[in-house]
Amino acid sequence: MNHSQYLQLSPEVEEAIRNGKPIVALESTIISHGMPYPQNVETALTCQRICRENGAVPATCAILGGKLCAGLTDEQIDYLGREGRNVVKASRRDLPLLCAKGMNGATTVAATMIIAAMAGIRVFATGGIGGVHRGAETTMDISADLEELAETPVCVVCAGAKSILDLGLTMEYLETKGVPVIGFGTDELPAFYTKKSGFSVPWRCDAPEELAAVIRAERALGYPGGMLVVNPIPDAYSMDPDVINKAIDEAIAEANRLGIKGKETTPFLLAKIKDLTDGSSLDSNIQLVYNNVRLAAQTAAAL
Ligand code: PSU
Ligand code: MN
Repeated sequence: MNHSQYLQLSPEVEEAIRNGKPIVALESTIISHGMPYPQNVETALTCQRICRENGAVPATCAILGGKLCAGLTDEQIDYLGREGRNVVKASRRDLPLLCAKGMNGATTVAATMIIAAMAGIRVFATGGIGGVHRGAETTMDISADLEELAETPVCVVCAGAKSILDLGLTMEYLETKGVPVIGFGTDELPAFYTKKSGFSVPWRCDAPEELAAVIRAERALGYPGGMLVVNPIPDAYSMDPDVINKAIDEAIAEANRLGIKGKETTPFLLAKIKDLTDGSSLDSNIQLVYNNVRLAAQTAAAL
């Protein structure tokens, strides 16, 4: 397969791939749709710095001018942050259109995994993945991120899933699809803003080297898909469960009242939860992303 017509690597990422250096993919929907400006740009740039400090080259991904880009300039990151929700939130279904039309898009976990896999990048850090939404038994709102984890060979490091999702159904879906889910230093699925969800994870690893060994085994077995590492938010930044759960319930009720649907749902809920917690959910969100980037970089370095 020749992807090169659409794949565009930055010089730094290209050099890293050529010389087998550790690389970590980073997504861009979190910049444009997941956080407000200017914290989104500061966070994205700090992620790149943390990645380098831990021995890996950052490859922030996006679609720019119809090209699937791995490795962005600071100006390109600033552009995505300022444009915010004006940029297309791009998941798997959107890539052929954006490429054909020469458009821009900010990549979700699913779309970033596609670009990473094309470039040969095997580790990816983000905050939270999309999953099975609450009420999915009637709305069928299930993120394409889950299917991507089953199909595309990239290890995604996240902080578990937010209870804007149905965590139990999300875990069932991943089990059905055969996606390895690994708690990092925990036997419990973290709930993004907090360390505990009440749901257990099937496997646990306690060091980046262990994660690297699982990635190598999965490739050696010829599995088509990836894996999900769930890394709990550090104690210092984890939120009071009562406060955050109340905010989440209120945000979901508001979304239902307003009839928010489809791809608008997650960005709406994140912004609403931030307002309802006077910004403290954003502080936690930023810190858990840094924590995930650190682990992903150490894992890529161990690979
Ligand atoms: N969860 C977050 N922050 C985010 C997202 C999810 O805490 O920014 C974004 C990610 O890009 C994820 C996407 O891939 O939302 C999932 O959207 P959907 O449920 O529409 O697939
Ligand atoms: Mn959805």
